[in-house]
Amino acid sequence: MRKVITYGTFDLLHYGHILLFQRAKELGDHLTVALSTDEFNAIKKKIAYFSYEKRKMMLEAIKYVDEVIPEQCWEQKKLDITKFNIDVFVMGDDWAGKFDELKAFCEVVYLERTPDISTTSIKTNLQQT
Ligand code: C2G
Repeated sequence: MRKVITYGTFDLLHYGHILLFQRAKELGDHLTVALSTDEFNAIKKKIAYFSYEKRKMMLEAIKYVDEVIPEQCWEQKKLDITKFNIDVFVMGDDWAGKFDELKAFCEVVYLERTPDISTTSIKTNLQQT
């Protein structure tokens, strides 16, 4: 079984996230999403609108997602890849090159971000209505 993993906050879930999951799943047979905890979001200087539990529940309802685990720190990726026998690490290409050191452990794939949608733009646009 070819296992894929990706990491993120996935707040205010939108079609850009879904298209990432869809393409990530096509790279293997099983997709694990490491979901940033509220505490790790604070480290990333992000405040998610939805709590970790609500964001987790929503991801688990997505047919492309097989497993959701907590992302608690930047450094856990190497451990996760070993612990979960991951074959492919996937991120959107706004992260292109940032995780190339993981190539020592698994394939690293940066997928093109879906244009014109982001959690930030949703918040901004809503504030203007
Ligand atoms: N994404 C995308 N297209 C968009 C918006 C986001 O493909 N229009 C992708 C991002 O490239 C990222 C993933 O969706 O791979 C999750 O995005 P965020 O929730 O913003 O995650 P981020 O804050 O980048 O956290 O350790 C890695 C970090 O947890 C990544």
